[in-house]
Amino acid sequence: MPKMKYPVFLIILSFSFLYINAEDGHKLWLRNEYSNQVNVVVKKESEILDIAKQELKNNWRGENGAVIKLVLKKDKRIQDDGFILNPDEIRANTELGILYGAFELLRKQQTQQKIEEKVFNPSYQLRLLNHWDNLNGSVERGYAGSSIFWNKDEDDLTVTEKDIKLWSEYARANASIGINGTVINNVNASPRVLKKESLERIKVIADVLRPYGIQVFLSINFASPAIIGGLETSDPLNKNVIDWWKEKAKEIYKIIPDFGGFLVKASSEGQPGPHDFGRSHVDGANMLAGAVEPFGGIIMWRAFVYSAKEDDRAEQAYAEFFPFDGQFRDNVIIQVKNGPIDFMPREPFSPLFGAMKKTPLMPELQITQEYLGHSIHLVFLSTMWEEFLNSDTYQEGEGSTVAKCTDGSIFEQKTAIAGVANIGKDINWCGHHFAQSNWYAFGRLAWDNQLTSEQIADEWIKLTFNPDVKSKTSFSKDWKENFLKPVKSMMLESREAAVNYMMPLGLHHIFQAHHHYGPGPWWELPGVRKDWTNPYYHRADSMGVGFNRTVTGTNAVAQYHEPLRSQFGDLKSCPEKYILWFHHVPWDHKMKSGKILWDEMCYRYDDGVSQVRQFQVIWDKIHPYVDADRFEAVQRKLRDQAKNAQVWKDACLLYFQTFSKKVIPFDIERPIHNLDDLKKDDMDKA
Ligand code: GCW
Repeated sequence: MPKMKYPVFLIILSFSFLYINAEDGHKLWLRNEYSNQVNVVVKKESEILDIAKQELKNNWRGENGAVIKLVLKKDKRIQDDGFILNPDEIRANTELGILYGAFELLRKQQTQQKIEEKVFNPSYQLRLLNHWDNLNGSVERGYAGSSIFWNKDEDDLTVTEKDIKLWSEYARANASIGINGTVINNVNASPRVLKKESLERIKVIADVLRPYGIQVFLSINFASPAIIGGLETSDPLNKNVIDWWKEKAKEIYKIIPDFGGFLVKASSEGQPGPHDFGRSHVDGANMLAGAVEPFGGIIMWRAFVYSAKEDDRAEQAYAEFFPFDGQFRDNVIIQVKNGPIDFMPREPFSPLFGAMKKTPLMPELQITQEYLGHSIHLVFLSTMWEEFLNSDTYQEGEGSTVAKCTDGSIFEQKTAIAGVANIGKDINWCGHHFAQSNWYAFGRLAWDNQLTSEQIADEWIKLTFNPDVKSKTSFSKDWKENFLKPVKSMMLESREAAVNYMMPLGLHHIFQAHHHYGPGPWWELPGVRKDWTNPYYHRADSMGVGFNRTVTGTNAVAQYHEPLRSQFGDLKSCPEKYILWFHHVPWDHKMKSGKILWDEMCYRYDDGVSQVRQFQVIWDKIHPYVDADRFEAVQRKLRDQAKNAQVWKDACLLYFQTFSKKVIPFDIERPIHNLDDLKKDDMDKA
């Protein structure tokens, strides 16, 4: 037997050469474990400054023995928590600015970028995560385990050492990318969150997050005065209701003096709201704004509204909110999803951006992949957000991008941006190692809405996959060529791939009902409101496919400024990526490629599948450059993604073929599923 030891030893040895140390992903992009010696000079002491100092000391990859000064001094070039970076100095107006400067400097060192004097100012004052976490620990549209904030048993409000550690890690990760606020409960809000016992727990959370500059906000249930306050009504114009909210605000601020304010989903998808009492969004929002105003709080009032009665869901948020422009109080900000419908893989921007001139709007993005393959599919969302932020609204002529309409460049306004978090108790936080890149990208874009996805992906890969975190080596040419480059190209292509295999050419909302994961273009049930069924959105028939939103249809195009209105409204000039969003297009319509619409659709679905198959090749090839655990986890997910992409293609092509009655071009791989089986599978799950 002892003879066996040698070969076993050899095997272990060869494996340790083959595989870099296993990693579980818990450290996110903060994996550095190497530091040179550095002297940090700072005149003041405070919790935030101590953290900045410690981060620099623990992670300094600059010259050994260097001196770095942290200077808190008013400088006109710096706005809010911005900073000026120099190789030997971080200058800021606020302590938080110093902390952000420290993280930026370290990021530059770790990604081996040059450090030259530069001013860094945040694009948005408020950069928030929205957690759709329920008080029973579940997470609506969460795919990474249970809530990090709430226990499974709703009555259990105890806080453990483990909770504190996790919240602190969470705060650090957020601060490292500039996020400065968080809404810790679901917008479908339980009124219980405002009860005294819950507030005690929230105070502890706020205390842990504060040193990292993260402000806590809450989602509220509009009917709270009646449900937990014992009042007869929650009518926003009723005096007792107004007083109840004032008292509640006072109570909250007494225990959490820097509390941020409320996020409100009201009169939307069955949630209570001012409409229940014949009142308007303005009545509701302004009443709440009055309650938090004395304490410096804000109200983020969501514009995610639609009703089954109207013709076109895409028009409704605009129709309901635009008439109120200028009527909201100063501390109200309207939170608008990027697209007019609902976080689809691709939507044109919501026409509310660029419409409201006297009301600040804040974009709401979805980091959690509700409609983009949950935590199974590798989809880097940065390119989608970049496309959205750079969309021209023409609000004040050419160049009035969504970014400029919301970040104060066009009108002086309070500025904010929110991302629906993809975070849970899974060891790697996000369920998929690459889903971390979406959390990262959201923070980076919220800080600087002009960053490119290429830049963000480059940074994230270097930080997350640097094979050498324990010593100071530079990225080798080999690593850059054979790991960084292919992985980056995979990330940058991944969203377009998902659009291709799920809903190309402007198709939207054809998911399986409820869980929004797989395809269900056929889905409708008698009695279900029509705007929750899928044929309502794709409108396929023997003539063609797509939703006519032009003058001959619902005329939703009229909500956009010229020249977009004409461009989107004309089949000839409408960008093909939105063609079925705005037009009902004949199956024989000639596309730019020269192919007819049906063939083009077939090729797009097929491209999507091939793209994912290619991602598998890329990932298998990078095997030598990544630790075994993360390699295998991603490899498995890519296999599932490839299977799913095939299901999407087969389901959509076979279903739409029942209308087009045309053959799938013969150079495309044939479907391998039957439509009946796919439909049955969907129904079983629904
Ligand atoms: O996309 C839909 C989701 C709901 C969500 C809603 C919203 C929180 O399916 O789960 O509810 O949007 O944004 O309010």
